[in-house]
Amino acid sequence: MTRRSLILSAPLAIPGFSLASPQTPPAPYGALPSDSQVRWSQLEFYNFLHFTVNTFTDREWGNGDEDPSIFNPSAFDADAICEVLKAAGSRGVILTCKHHDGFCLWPTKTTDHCIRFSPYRNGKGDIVKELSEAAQRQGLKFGVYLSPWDRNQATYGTPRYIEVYRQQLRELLTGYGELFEIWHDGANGGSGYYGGAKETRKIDKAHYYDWANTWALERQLQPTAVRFSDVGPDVRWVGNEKGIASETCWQTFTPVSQSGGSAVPGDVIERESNSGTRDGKYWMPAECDVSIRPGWFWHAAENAKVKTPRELFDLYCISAGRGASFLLNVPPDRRGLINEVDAQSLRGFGKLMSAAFAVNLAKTAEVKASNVRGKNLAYAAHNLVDGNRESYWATDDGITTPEVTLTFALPVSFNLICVRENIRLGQRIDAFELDCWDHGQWTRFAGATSIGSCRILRLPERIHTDRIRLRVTAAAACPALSELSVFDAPA
Ligand code: FUL
Repeated sequence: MTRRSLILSAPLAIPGFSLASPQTPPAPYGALPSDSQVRWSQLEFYNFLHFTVNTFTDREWGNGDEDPSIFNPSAFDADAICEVLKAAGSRGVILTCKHHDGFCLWPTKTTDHCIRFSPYRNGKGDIVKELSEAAQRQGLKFGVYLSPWDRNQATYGTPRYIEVYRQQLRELLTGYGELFEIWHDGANGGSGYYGGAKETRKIDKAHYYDWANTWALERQLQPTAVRFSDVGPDVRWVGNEKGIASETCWQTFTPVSQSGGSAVPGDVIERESNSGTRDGKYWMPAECDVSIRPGWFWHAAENAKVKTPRELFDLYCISAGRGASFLLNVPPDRRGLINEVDAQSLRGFGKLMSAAFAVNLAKTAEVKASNVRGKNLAYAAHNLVDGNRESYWATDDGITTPEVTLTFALPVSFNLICVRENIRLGQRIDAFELDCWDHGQWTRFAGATSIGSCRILRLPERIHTDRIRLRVTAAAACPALSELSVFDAPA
């Protein structure tokens, strides 16, 4: 280390505070996230791509009897797709490698109902490879969706199919680099082609898939990927396909089936998935999957029904802004490109996001807390405005309702507040209130319950003030807050 960097890194001396005091960090509270879950929480916005034979048959659920030759995108361009997603601010992409129709977008050895029998690149194509490589080039994480329900497979419903499903997973999990998420759909509709049997097959959701062993296999093959399903084990479904997390949305969850027993994919109480469980048994944050169009697949008839940038921004605030993630589906069209209408909306959304979060006004404020753990600079209130999610403000044990004040040299105008807990120490805060200094007194302007990795509060009107106060009004353990940011988003 040079002398110059030594000087620069020397701690500031603040009267009454010490750097040296041997203050231990707060003891973690409740269920805790794994490192992969912490990394996943920082993604907040990423995309789904629903693309398969349905794109060409104009259906939402293919029966499994499609001729593979119908899958023939005329201008598939994985880089162009990723560029559009990137411009929207996306951090990852999950591809439907196989939807319920059973058609595989990669040259699997497990079935002929796949891209090997499609004219696309003369049967030598591999959409999973092209997309995973383009994602990597553009700094997007890559994930896979592999439908458990397979309406093409003759063996569906027998133990043999579980071997096929696991073999397909092995191919996907070993052939396409590091994955960030593996997606398990809970849908199991019944009827299908099933190798020509053309019948309805019902499976026992609780036992047929033997999920415990499939998830163990996935952990072994992709140790850092999060596994999504109605019941996690790492990320849970939010209980609706509208992109909306509950106003109170805990990142911990104890899944229960509709009959009160152990929950499995396809059998959960959706209302509870939406809010999570305070003090739940597992760290299992919610993911909000929603399509930019009415359907999951591209249909020409829906080109005029694409959500606007404003609608996408609203959804972001009530998904990612409630401690869940925003998984926005954008289906490629028959060319294999993001349709111009969707692309335009995504670009508009990206611009809105950049404008809204461009300047964190809190960075210019003087920050003072009613209590700082051990009066130790390591836990100082200034950590709230340093833009670093790892540093945090914490209080002494037993101090569960502290407050912190931001004082500005000149009054600021704002309409959006973002708060984050240090989730490595668990979900500790139950409720908080926000006040502003108004005509010589504190006036409450907002408040909320669960925080977790992110809570966004949007205000109906801009507030103009030189002081903002956050009061923790209920917490299960001394708070550990990592960020308090203040923004003036475009109206
Ligand atoms: C559902 C499926 O049935 C839809 O087709 C879509 O894939 C959606 C994300 O999940 O359960």
